[in-house]
Amino acid sequence: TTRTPLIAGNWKMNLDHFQAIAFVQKLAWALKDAKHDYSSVEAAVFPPFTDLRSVQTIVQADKYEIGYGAQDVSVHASGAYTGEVAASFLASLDCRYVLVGHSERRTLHGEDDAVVAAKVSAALGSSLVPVICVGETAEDLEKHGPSAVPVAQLTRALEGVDSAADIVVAYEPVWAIGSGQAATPKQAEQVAAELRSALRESLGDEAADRTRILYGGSVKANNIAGFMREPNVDGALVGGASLDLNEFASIIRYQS
Ligand code: G2H
Repeated sequence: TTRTPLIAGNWKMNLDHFQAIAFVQKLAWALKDAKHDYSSVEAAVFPPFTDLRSVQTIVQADKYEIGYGAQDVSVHASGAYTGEVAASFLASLDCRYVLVGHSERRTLHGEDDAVVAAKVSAALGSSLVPVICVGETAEDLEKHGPSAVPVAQLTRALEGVDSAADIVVAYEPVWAIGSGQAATPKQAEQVAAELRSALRESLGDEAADRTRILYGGSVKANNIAGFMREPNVDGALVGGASLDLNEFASIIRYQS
């Protein structure tokens, strides 16, 4: 199976509606100028909820192949849940993806594995592709080694998931996030390989071979190529560096 690499930009709480319009338009132009082949490397952005409609408009007006999705989703379908956004609302804006269980949601908003699993199921229920984020803290790393915590997180998130489901996994060691200190390609590969085995256990061979596993944590234009050379790393989830147009375009264009 050949997996199409995915370079995804997680904007976090950055870029308002106006900035999002300008950014996505310029990114689309930059990729067009570079004659970017989206079938060889897929690109996607994860803006704040308030930008999604703007991004949809820009992308659809000129049929750009840039994917987009939200950074979070409610476990509920609708109702009295002030501040929450349902998966069906994201689907109605033609989101392809949604991030689930980012470490900032887990640590700052108390999301545990049960909540993450419920969000995965909500996303799949609305035909969104959940990007399931897993990763160990520095403390986990010291206590349990590199892959035990991310593998356990993934296995829990996949409970009840059908083997035909379209999902993406993002391995983001918490100690590497926003720190400027990325994991080495070898470290990323080691955990990605364990995560692929966990996919195999939970969902079977076909799903394990087809599902993309991204690395995230201080990915930049100058370190992306090393990660992409690893057999089990199928792309990147990029935070800080996805906010700089040239830097992000260079990451997407890592092959050139
Ligand atoms: C990890 C990553 C993107 P950064 O959170 O999800 O952010 O690239 O800034 O480390």
